[in-house]
Amino acid sequence: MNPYLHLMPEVREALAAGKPVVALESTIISHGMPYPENLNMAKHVETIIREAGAIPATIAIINGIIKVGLDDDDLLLLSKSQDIMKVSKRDLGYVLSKQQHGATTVSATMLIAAMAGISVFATGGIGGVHRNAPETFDISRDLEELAQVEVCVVCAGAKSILDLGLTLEFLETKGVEIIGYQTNELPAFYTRTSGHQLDLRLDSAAEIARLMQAKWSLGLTGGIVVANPIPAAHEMDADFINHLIDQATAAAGKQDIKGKALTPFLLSWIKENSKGASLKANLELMFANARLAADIAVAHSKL
Ligand code: PSU
Ligand code: MN
Repeated sequence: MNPYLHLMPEVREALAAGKPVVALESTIISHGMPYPENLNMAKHVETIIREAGAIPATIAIINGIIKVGLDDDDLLLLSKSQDIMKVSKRDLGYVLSKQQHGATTVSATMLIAAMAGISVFATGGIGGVHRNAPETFDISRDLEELAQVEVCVVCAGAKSILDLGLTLEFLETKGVEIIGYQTNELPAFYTRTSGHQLDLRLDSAAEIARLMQAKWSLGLTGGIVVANPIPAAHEMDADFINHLIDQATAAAGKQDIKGKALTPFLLSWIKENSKGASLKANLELMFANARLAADIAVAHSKL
């Protein structure tokens, strides 16, 4: 195996035995949530996956080594340190060569999961086409990885910090299915609905596992997005959150925030100005996604 890539023994053994494994990203830990909620989230998500019968594999770069499966010290470092680089595909070679630490985005996590042989990945929200992308060209690398890498990504849709309509169009062009899980509508992360209809819907983990098998048996490249709406009990008020998102987007424009800093800026602005309500929603949807991803991995391992 590649000397830069280190699989935790438990993960390596599970994969060799054909047991279910779920990959997890680390940008959500280092750049998506404050300490200590991020650390508690990272640990609780792993517990949920274990309880559902799968092995968790949180992915990050520690001292220039890609680790698939992290220990408590790694999670603490990623949660607390202020200088963990946010690593997308274009940053991977750099951070390895400099022997630095890195938190992986959906893009980098998908690439690494595929290298390790993991086909199910749970996250909160995927990146997408930003609202003013026609001028800024700001389209997340996540979408290109979804177009190219064979991993099923379970998320709560995408935040309306993005242009959700353009994001759907982009994914359609790239041949990536977005499956509504028990819904006909794209969920908007904090809310169960977005006003954007989805063309494809599945209602069970077993059906999603069969779709993975069918698509990839043909050699069709690319990932699958499973959009799992936030549990109804934890959904935010749409007017409240959308107003905050508009204000956050305006603040980013005024301060000229762009590039890789934009998404973390918007997330932390919304968290600060919702008095923690957005963080609570973020945690709950992440737990639900971990549970569904584990169920999909278990179902896929039985095919
Ligand atoms: N969207 C969220 N929460 C997140 C992210 C996106 O609702 O934490 C993170 C993910 O790691 C995602 C990355 O892959 O931000 C996308 O960053 P960018 O928009 O710079 O491509
Ligand atoms: Mn971007």
